[in-house]
Amino acid sequence: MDLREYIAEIKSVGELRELDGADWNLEIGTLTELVGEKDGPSLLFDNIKDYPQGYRVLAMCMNNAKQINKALGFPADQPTLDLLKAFKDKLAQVKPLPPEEVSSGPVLENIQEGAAVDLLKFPTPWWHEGDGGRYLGTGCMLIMRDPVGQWVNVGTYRLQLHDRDTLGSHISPGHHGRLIRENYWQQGKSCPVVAVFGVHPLTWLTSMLAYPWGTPELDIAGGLAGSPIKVIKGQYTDLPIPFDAEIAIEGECPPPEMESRPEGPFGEWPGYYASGERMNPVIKVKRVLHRNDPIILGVPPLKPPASGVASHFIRSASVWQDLEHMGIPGIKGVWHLRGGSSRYFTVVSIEQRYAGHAKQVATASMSSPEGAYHGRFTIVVDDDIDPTNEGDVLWAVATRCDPASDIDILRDCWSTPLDPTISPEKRQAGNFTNSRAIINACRPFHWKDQYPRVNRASDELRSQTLKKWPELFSSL
Ligand SMILES: Cc1cc2nc3c(=O)[nH]c(=O)nc-3n(C[C@H](O)[C@H](O)[C@H](O)COP(=O)(O)O)c2cc1C
Ligand SMILES: [Mn+2]
Repeated sequence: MDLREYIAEIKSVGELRELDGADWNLEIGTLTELVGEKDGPSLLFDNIKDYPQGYRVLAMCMNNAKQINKALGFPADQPTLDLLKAFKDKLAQVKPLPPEEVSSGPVLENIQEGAAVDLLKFPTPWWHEGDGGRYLGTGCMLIMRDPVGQWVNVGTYRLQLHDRDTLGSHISPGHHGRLIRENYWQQGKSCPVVAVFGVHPLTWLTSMLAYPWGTPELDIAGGLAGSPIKVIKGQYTDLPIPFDAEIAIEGECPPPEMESRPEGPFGEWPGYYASGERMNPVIKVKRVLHRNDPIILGVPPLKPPASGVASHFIRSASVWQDLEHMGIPGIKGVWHLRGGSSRYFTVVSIEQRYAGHAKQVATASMSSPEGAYHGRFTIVVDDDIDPTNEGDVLWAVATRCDPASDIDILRDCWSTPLDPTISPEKRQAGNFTNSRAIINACRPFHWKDQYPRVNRASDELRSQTLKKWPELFSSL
């Protein structure tokens, strides 16, 4: 299961467009934005300006329900809620399988070492007009081994192309790659790192999801795939490298006082260039491995409601399985309203069983592995509300939430320099925290049975009436 197989799969259901001759300098990025806004197909760029044929970019993956179905091996046309639930079950029931070490693989088809290392060989896009440079790492994975616990983390953290053997990185506070890096730096050592650009989306998925500290994501990826991820051992880093990756680098991340460079600005997922240009750590690249005719997987952030990967969908399934793992009863669904991308509006629908249930669900969701980082509004609704129906969610907020009594504020929560609401003063002080609101839009538990009756025909009356007037609805 490699990226090429996924490309063939989405092509077979009309979810791929192949484009020749686009410019890496803003044209690929702008086409990605224009198609991404329409939840459109993935774009495979070849014959990119200034680069040889075969050196390609796949922009976007799992960008809509059809593509997610293909990535997961489900039927392509499963409806939204069915897919969400099936996806949640797949995540919840996964049995981790450690990677299997092999001695060779397509990623070894081309090797650059020492003075031959040249990342400029790849057609790295300049994605957004306000970016401070070209970003090779968007749909990437960084692989690092924690020097304390000796487990291997995988995370998606953006990588700027500084020069032929230097990448710039931004990892938000609290993310595992950052904590691991700091564990090396505290010992006065550089942090060995592998970065991978282009694997099957199911493997990549585990890199963008938040698993608890100490969880080796490659084991989860193997579990999701149903067989171990095949890896070769990196000669320079000793780290696992997926044997069928399109491009991989081995390198090290020196302590920031040894080397840092201006990184950013970058068009970020909240829809702004909020973190600006800052001094950030670099990766010194020692080895580059790549397949013949390599494909960079590019997933540039797009202003919500677009995304480049249907992250609102993916994180909804992930928060849902987190709540299920906590054993909280009555969870009927989880969704992220798209205006807030995958984090700012978390909606949980519940069957209220006891007083305080709604508040428990809200605080659990906002503290769960997937829900803890950089949220803003957590909305709890009753189970007559389909959380994926944004109109119904807003109706519930409008008619079941009394602001004076049903909104709670938490302060000083886990946020990031990407948060556009953080003031210049707070940025200056390095205070990357935000506040959160819990919006209880459930009927009040202790008088829910007396809550005014909803003005909507019963399902029975509707279906009777529909049966009698079928022609009317076939044309609506
Ligand atoms: C396309 C994409 C780009 C991302 N870029 C970054 C990034 O630059 N820095 C960052 O800290 N997190 C980034 N993330 C979010 C992390 O990948 C995500 O929070 C993940 O849980 C991190 O792994 P970890 O929990 O092992 O730290 C990105 C996610 C996606 C989907
Ligand atoms: Mn992790």
